Amino acid sequence: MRRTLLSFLLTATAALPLSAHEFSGKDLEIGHPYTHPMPSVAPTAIAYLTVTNTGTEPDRLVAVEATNFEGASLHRTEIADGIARMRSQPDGIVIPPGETIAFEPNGYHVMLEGLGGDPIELDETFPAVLVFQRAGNVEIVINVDPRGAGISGGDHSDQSDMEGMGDDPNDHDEMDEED
Ligand SMILES: [Cu+2]
Repeated sequence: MRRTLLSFLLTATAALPLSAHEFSGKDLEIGHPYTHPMPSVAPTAIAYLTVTNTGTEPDRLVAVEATNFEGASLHRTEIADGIARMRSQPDGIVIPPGETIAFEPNGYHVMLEGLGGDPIELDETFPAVLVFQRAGNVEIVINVDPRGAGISGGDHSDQSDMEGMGDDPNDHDEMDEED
């Protein structure tokens, strides 16, 4: 059933002129998952999306699975004393009812780990699964968008200013593990 719905969504969104795409789960709307092109030497890539909780109960994003990569994890970039550091989010990310959590540079992001020597190229797509405490698994597709493009509506219109911070794979060296 879910696979049928996903096929339908893929077919439907493929016809749209814009690259914006959406997915949904129980009481959840997932907006435009995307990453950027990366060279084959890059160890990691970063993906962004939005999660809107249309229900009346909080949900919690607890994990991400992306089989094209060695691993995928939930991170948050925090800036302290002018230094950006990534922290893993072992307790997941709470999505309060009626709210949208935007994954964006200098905030939450999905870390895609172990590119395996394969560059990430424009217009590739990667299947992934968001695992929620209440809604369960929500299948999504991560697009590869040009840097600085932003989607219609300007949600990410400032992302080019952030280049070199959130998108720099070397930032990952500074990640503080919290276990
Ligand atoms: Cu990260």
